[in-house]
Amino acid sequence: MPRPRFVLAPFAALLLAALPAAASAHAELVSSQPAADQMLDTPPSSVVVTFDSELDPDTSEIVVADADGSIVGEGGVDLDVADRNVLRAAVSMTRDGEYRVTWSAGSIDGHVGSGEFAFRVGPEPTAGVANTALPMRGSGAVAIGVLLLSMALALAARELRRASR
Ligand SMILES: [Cu+2]
Repeated sequence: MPRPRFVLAPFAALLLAALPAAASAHAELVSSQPAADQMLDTPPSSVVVTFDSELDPDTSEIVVADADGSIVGEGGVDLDVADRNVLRAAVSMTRDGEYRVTWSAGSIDGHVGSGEFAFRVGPEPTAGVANTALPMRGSGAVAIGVLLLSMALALAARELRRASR
C-alpha cells in the first residue's frame, strides 16, 4: 500500500519545516527567588528559578550550596507548575552566610543552558573581616602593655633596693 505514504509526505515536510522554529526557543532565565545578590534576613525554605519556556526534567537540575560547598538543597523541574518552566529546590539553611545556586536548564529542543548566582542570608560579613584583624592588633597592644609594666616594676624594684640600702 504505497498510497498512505504519499499522503503523509506533505505533513512530514510541514513538521520538519516547523522544527527550526521550536529549536530557536530554548529556555532563558526570567527571574529567581531569592534574586541574584539578594540579602535576606531569614533563610528561605526553597529556591525557585523561573524560565521563559518549558524545561526537560531529564536534563534540568538546580543545586544550592553554602560557602564551604556543602549542598543544602537540590531539585529539578517543578512538575506542579503547568508550564514546567520552573526549577525548584527545597533548602535547609542552618547558618548565615553566602549561598550559591547552580542550575542547568534543558530545553525541549535539546539545548542545555547553565548558570549560577549567589545570595546572602544574614548581615554582611564586614564585621567578620574586622574581627580577624583585631586579635593581632589586640595581642600586640597587650604585649607592649606587659613590656611597659615589667619595665616599670623593674625600675620600682631597683628604687626600693636603693632606698633600703
Ligand atoms: Cu535551543
